[in-house]
Amino acid sequence: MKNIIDLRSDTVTKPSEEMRKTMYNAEVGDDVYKEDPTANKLESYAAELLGKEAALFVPSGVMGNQISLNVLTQPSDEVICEADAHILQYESGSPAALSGIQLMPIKGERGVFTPDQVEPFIRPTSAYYMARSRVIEVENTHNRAGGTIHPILNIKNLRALADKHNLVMHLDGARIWNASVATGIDVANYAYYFDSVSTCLSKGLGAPVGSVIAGSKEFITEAFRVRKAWGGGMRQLGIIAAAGLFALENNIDRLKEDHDKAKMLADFLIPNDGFKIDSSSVQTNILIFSPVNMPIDDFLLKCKGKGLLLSVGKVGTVRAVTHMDVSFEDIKRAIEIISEVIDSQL
Ligand code: TLP
Repeated sequence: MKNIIDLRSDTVTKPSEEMRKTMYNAEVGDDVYKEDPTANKLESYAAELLGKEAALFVPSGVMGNQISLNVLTQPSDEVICEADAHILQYESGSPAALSGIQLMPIKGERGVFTPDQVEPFIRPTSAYYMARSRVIEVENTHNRAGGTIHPILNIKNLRALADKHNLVMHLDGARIWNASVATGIDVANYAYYFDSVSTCLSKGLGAPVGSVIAGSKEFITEAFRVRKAWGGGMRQLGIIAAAGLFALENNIDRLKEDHDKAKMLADFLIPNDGFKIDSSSVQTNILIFSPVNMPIDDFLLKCKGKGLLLSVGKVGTVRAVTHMDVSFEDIKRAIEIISEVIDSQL
């Protein structure tokens, strides 16, 4: 059988043998009664890593973001986010549907907006006929911008702005682990500036399912209630929580390898006239690029025919995401496939 190289997302990773054994042996209880020892252990370990009082396992990154936003807001509130934010582009309109809130998108650069760009969009409290600004949301790393890192100094300045206007801050840290490994800045240092943080276990960290949200005890108590209300109460959760715990204990440092693989692919794409790619967006494990002389759909189909799976990034772009289930050899082969596809066009 042909070896398929799957660079569509880091979500495609499958649990390793060791991870599966840990899942098999997990001690379990009923998590709706908060009696699952493995889930409890995962939550306290995640809270410790993120430097927050408490944490909660949730089934997905979307649920993590949406529960967080629900807890932080009231209907008619507004959440300021970057124009390409996942909560705006890929979460099915859930802020409106689930929480009755609206999003105020602000165009940033490589996923980063500055306090100067944000401040004019904060609504005056006297304007009772406007939505009420309530949250500033930051995505780090930023998916649609190409896995770009939000500089911590800018986050600190956004926090000062939020405090000035009595707003709260949410971090979509689905890939905060990648930002931390790339910069050497502790995840807790990033999380420090936020009232709520959502992080994913099932992307580069390789767990089959799950995310963790973290914040104050009060925030998590309320999040626990909302998770149940939305049908997310899980019973013997330890079976999957064990995978998440294994991921946090074993798979963070190895993300560097994924960044090196992305860099290897970028080193081929950047000097190649056949592609457009913003070299300064190459920072972690996501590459966004476009073939110059070939429609995206043709390019994706031809690559697929040769055993390389890629996905669509933001309109008109291709996305490649590196992860633990592709080797450096696979990246070499991916480069050959991409060259063959582009050369076939000449
Ligand atoms: N992103 C997925 C797709 O939805 C695009 C991917 O393949 O990258 N925040 C960010 C920044 C994300 O990239 C994602 C997933 C989520 C939240 C949602 O996580 P899940 O898929 O677990 O709900």
